Amino acid sequence: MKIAHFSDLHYAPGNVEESDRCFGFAIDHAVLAHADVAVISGDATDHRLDAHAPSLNRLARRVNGLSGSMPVLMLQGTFSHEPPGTLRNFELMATTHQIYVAERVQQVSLHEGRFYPSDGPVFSDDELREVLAIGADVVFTCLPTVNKGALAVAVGAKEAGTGLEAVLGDYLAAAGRVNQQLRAAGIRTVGVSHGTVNGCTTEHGVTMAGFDHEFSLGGLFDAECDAFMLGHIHKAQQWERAGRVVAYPGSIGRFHYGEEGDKGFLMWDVEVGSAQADLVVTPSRQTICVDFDGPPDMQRLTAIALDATDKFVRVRWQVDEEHKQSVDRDAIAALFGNAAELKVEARILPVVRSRAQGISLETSIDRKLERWCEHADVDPAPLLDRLQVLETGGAEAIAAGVLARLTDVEAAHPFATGGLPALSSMSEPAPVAVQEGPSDDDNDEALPMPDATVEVVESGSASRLSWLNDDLFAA
Ligand SMILES: [Mn+2]
Repeated sequence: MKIAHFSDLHYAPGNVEESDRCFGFAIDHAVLAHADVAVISGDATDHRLDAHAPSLNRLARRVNGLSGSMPVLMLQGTFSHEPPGTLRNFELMATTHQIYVAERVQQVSLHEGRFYPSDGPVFSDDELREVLAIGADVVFTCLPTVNKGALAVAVGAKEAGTGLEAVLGDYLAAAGRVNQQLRAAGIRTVGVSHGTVNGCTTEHGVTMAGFDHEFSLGGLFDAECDAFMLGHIHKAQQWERAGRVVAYPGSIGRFHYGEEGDKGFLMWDVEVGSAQADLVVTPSRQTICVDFDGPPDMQRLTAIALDATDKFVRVRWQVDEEHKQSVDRDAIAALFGNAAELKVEARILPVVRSRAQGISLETSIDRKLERWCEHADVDPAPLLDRLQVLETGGAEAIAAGVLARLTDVEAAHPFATGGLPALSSMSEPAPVAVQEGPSDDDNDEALPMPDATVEVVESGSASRLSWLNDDLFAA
């Protein structure tokens, strides 16, 4: 038996082109492949749609057309995507074949094109006897989105937080006992649900592992279904155990940037005791995502743009606040002029300056310096000495004093006796920079010039921060 399994159509004004192109393609393919029945496993719509919304009309036309070729089972998906009650209208859109809406936990048999639901969550003994007597092409075990609030009431609020998987596990095991009898009678069994399997992978490559997920893979296989058709996760994936298969087709189209892998629907071949699911790829839109740690690399973007015609392109970068003007957004837009869409996301990193607390309250330079030394954990004595030298001596005289000390630290020079540490032990400031100023030849000749070299740099070109001219407190 061939079952066409579509999921997560997400019809909405913003998605309608993508949803409808892909779903239309999928239906055409399923009809041509002579599928016997169609399953839509939740999230047919993306959110509450107005009755007059063109996207709702497009979806209605598709489902209506599908029912011209095969019976359709629609399962209630996530409430925020598909407000309860939405699907009931689709039951009325049936043409040749029935459209059945599963919005509660139940089992449904399909016999000669008609659906026969259980009264309770599983077929009662009497109902099961009837199904076995009449026969069925397939029995669906339907587990629509579970309302955690209702579950909390049913099992007691204390258990609801962690007990979701366990409670559903009990149900799946109960369904499994019925399904085993059906299989023994030669009837195919198919599970349909909308939720997260612990350990599955999302369309963004994230592994869903935790306690808040509805299903364990083992629990699903305990339902003893030949095939288990899932919705909710937008990435196609499947698991097999002894010929039986659990699978997500993923979403019908690509609704977000960064979604990995192909989009499509599953063509199932379900037999008693075994199943096979093949992904049929839909013509979903192609996206290109480019992320830069820093400013955008225009050369790389130019190369990428060559292959971006009719694709959906997202470019992300981050740039420091003071350099944000350096990014030429118009040039990037021009590069991707042939793309179907260009989305740019710039992250501006704010400049954070940390200032030494209380420094502005000090009135004298030496007190400010002492305050800074406290914060920076620096011995203030040598720095205060240098400050004094700077305030009293000229640049030439200071340099001459340093040079004199290089050859003879014992020289009777006013600065050498000031308790200054030897130059080699000085950590700040470095390198020693001597400002080139208007030189006085007479003065130069009068000074003893030892055989030593001193790097002379323009103050403006010094790469190191100068504590005189620069903001030392900028982080
Ligand atoms: Mn969905």
